[in-house]
Amino acid sequence: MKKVITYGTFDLLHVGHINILKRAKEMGDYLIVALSTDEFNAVKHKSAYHSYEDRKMILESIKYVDEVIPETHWEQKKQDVIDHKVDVFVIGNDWEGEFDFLKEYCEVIYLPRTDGISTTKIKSDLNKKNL
Ligand code: C2G
Repeated sequence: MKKVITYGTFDLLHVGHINILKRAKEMGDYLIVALSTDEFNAVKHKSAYHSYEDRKMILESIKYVDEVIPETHWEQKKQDVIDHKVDVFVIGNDWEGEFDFLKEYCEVIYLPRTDGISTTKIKSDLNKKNL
């Protein structure tokens, strides 16, 4: 079984998230999503609208996702890859090159982001429309 892992906050789920999850799953047979906890989001200077528990439930309902684990700190990726016997690490190319150190442990793939959509854009558009 070829195992894939990806990381993120996945707040206010949108097609950019679904596209990366779909493509990540196509790289193997089993997709693990390491989901940023609310505490780790603060470290990333992000504040998610949905709680970790809600974002986890939403991700677990997606057909491409097989398992959701918590992402609590930057340095856990190597151990995650080893512990979960991961073959492929996948993330959007906004992170291009940032995780090349994982190439010693698994394949590292940066995928093109989906243009025109982001959680930040959703929040800003909603603010503009006073919604
Ligand atoms: N993404 C995408 N296209 C978009 C928006 C997001 O492909 N329009 C991808 C990102 O590149 C990332 C994933 O969707 O691979 C999740 O995005 P975020 O929730 O913003 O994740 P991020 O804050 O980048 O967290 O340790 C790694 C970090 O936890 C990554």
